Amino acid sequence: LAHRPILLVTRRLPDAVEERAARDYDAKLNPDDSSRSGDALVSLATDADGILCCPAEKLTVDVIRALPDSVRILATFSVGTDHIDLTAARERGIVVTNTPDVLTDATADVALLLMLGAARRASEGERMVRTGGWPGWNPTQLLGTHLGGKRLGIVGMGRIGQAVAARARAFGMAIHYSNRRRLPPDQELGAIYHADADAMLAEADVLSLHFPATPETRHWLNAERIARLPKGAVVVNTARGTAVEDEALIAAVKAGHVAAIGLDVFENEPNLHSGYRALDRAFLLPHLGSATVETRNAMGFKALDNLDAFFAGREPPDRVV
Ligand code: 8YV
Repeated sequence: LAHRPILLVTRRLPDAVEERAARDYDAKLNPDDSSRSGDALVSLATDADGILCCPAEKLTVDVIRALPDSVRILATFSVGTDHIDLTAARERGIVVTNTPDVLTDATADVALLLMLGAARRASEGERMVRTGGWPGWNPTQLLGTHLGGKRLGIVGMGRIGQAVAARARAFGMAIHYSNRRRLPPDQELGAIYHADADAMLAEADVLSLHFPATPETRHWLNAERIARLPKGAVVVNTARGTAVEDEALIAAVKAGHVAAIGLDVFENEPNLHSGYRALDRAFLLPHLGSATVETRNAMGFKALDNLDAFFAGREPPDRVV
């Protein structure tokens, strides 16, 4: 490029990330963190050479086709790329990068937080304390279930799934997993592999979802699969809300077949299915899997590392397309 690359940054990012973007790029920063989608995003991208975007912006086939020719790279501030039409990006010769690894531990921590929160009825307890409705300790109040001694079924044993397994082992859980391929022994670490995810469900006292959102995995956890879980199972999701058929999961909690759920992600965030809010046995978080200062800084730096490599003519380390 004959000029300093022009970088559109769609959302407010941690200060250190914005400072580095402004230092190294002709950066168009978002001053007020307004959500930028569709036509607004396209017009903001005028003259941009690259876009640092977030999953809150849907880069659909229409948006990608409408982007100016100057845009040659989309660096997303996420590991997930389901908000980007990768085929359309490929067709237009636009490079796409993501931010794996740096959010693995933070997200795995939240999966355990959800398991504990759901199994130990943390929301109900917190509500009781905050609303002044705590009648005092009693021996049968808010009894939950142990994680220890339970079988954890992990669907999708990638980086995050494996980090969840490591933590769950420390809680004394037996690890079962399903994945497209079986892991080598040094990664499997004694976890029990199920080539057929459906067959694993009957063994999953706790079920945790860790696969990417694709058309094939949409509503994967449906009524039929929920019915395979043992009665009293706990279900948690830190992946994408689209993995779950909301009506089916809500009905299973109401019926008591699923004892408790912990969700950090929802279909159509932030407009989650209203049925969730009415469930006592639901521990609900606002998509904060990667929300630590350390991780969000690292995600921003990783996105910039990829942009730096691209504009220096090198291969971006986390290239998806
Ligand atoms: C973020 C995520 O909260 O990386 C992902 O795919 O869902 C989370 O890390 C969010 O997407 C940040 O942009």
